[in-house]
Amino acid sequence: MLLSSFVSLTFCRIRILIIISLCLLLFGWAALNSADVARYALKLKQPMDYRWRDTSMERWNEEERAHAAAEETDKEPVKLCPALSPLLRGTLPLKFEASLSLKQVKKENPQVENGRYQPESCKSQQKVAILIPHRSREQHLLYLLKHLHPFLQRQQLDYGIYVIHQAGNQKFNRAKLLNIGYLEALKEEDWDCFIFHDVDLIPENDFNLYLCDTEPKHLVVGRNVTGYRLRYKGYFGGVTAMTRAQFENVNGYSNNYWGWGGEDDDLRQRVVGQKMTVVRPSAEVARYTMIFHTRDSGNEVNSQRMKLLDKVSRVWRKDGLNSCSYQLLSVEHEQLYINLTAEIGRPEI
Ligand SMILES: [Mn+2]
Repeated sequence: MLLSSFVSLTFCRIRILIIISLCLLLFGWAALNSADVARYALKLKQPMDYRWRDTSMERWNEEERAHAAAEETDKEPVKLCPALSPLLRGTLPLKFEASLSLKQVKKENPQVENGRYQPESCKSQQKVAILIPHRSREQHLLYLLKHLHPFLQRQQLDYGIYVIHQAGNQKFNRAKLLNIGYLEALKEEDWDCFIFHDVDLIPENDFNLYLCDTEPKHLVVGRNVTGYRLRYKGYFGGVTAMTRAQFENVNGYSNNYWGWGGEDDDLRQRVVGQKMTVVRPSAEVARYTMIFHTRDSGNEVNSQRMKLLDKVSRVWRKDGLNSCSYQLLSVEHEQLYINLTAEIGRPEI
């Protein structure tokens, strides 16, 4: 009896031991398993982390490249502007407000600096210098600047505006001032095209492109004051466009036209004499508004002009760019234009 109770007690203890061991085993297995799961999760997480860092690096590289490209574009736009700017709007109403001030025009053109502008988005077809002979026409100049700057910007031109001021009270010499403007402008930039521009003519239609052509170009077909008809066959005054080669080819303008008239006909004779042809844009676009004015004192009609025109073919080689003598008094880089002032002498009589 005693033995049987001892045996059953021992069995009971063994059972309890087995149960406890099984429990321990179970716990151990569970613990091991959970560690595996954790390790596996970590394994998964690491490559994911790595992948994320990798793409972000790529993105960063891309951004860096785009930024560098943008900087490159800022320095030197590589894309050439289209032949016809998408910003052109045709005929726009011109305003001549009596209250207009230089301050206002400056404010309207914050992107113009030192008389210069170039488009941001593309490289202009040509570098264009606008040359405006001037004396005592401040109000006309103001209206011209107001309209010309936005007009040229809509044409996506890389341009500079030069105002050439004749010092003193001698008779006005438009042509000599234009020669001076040409010579001085080339000292600061390698201009492709020159626009010889009267101060009192405002272009009405921005499809009248201030670009040079394969032949010398006359841009004023019609003016409001003449019913928008060409003044006379062969008229080559007001606003003309010539490349550097074309202008050099004719030795520029004559320096000998003092007072009003003749110098533009002289230039046309030089052009024709060099077997070049004058081209013009269509009459619908080559339209100008002339600011009305009476004859300036110091710019009386040149009574010598017919005599001078008779000898163009004999004298053009030695009267022009190669004989233009003057004293440059100042060069001022204003916001809206470059102001050249020159002492140009007096008529030889
Ligand atoms: Mn005039």
